[in-house]
Amino acid sequence: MLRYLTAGESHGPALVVTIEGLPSGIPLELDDLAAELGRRRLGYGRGPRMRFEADEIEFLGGVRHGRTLGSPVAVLIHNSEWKTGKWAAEMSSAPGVTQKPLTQPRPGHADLAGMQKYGFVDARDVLERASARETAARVVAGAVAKQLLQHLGISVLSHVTRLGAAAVSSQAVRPGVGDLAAIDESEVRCFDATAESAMIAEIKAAAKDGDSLGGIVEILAYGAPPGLGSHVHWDRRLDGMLAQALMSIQAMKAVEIGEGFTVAGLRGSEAHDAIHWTDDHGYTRDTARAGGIEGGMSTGEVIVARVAMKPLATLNRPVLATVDVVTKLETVSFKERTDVTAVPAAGVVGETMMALVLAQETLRKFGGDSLDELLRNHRGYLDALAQQ
Ligand code: EPS
Repeated sequence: MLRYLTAGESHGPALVVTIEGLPSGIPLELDDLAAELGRRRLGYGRGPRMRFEADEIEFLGGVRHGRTLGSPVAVLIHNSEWKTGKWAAEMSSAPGVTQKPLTQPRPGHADLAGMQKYGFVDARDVLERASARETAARVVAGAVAKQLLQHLGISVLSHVTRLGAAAVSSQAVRPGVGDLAAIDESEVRCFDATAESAMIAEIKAAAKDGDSLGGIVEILAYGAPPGLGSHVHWDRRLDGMLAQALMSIQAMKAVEIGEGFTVAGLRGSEAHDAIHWTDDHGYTRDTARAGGIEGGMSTGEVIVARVAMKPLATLNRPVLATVDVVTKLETVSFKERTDVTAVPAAGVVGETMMALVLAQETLRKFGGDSLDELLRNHRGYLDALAQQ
């Protein structure tokens, strides 16, 4: 089983991620991880933090001479601001009390429920961990998963299909594996030039008003073999695992697999992906309404998932009504440094979560303590499928 844990607060000294269950022999270098972290920092509408955050990283274990050892891989991601000393007192681990408690919880953030649940009067005790800064640690784990999947011919990519009111047309072409560089070149990680301009205009308008924006990202996986996940038990269904993994990203409020919400309104005769056979390609489909998953298993077609992000709960012009937890008087939520939108970055995090689920299910199906053993098992399965 592939497992991973993250630790660290947004303005603490660092984040750390430990990934356990990887086979030995996966080529892995800091540059691979840094490149993915760099993709996550991009995007029109990010706040000041992303201009100076460097995501400086180091391996603490699990990698020797450029390849994994089969032992847990641990990676430290330094928070750039820590060395300036700005957060040293506020985020110190030594006993003490804050001089600036945040007592006006932001509606839409973890603040109030977290304060009630854990018995805090300072929202910072909650927000530091609830912050999407934690996704930097996930992206490192996802970059390792992507390295593994690449050896099995599986590629994961994402693009933004909606940002606020600006959306890609439903007729737009779905990007393929070779389109990732073009998507990353777009300031909003959108594959459609018309929608891209509308999205940038949306962000500019929201920024002027001190407001924030949500949106939708589509995450695609090409090259997954049939049979990842299983129909035999609820917690082994691939679509269930993907929905949980994607929904767990901070600020996500909905997940769709394939055309899930659209097919709910169609008749059965129009809602499914007809099966064809050709000697060259075996079983094929001309539509992807099921998102490449039937009965909780990958079908061998492109896997398609969409995830909807709510507008960020921190606003540059605080107008959301709240209550001060000490005085119980009505007020407006506190102001923190923030992004106008993080939807473009959320696509990279969505890729991460899909890659981690696919890597986990690949390892569950094919096993192997070394990459070579995994690849032999994978090849044997594909050969057997070709004989069926
Ligand atoms: C975030 C607030 C901002 C974002 C942050 C998420 O951070 P700060 O409060 O330091 O300006 O930049 O995202 C990241 C730091 C990151 O690496 O993605 C929040 O409140 O969730």
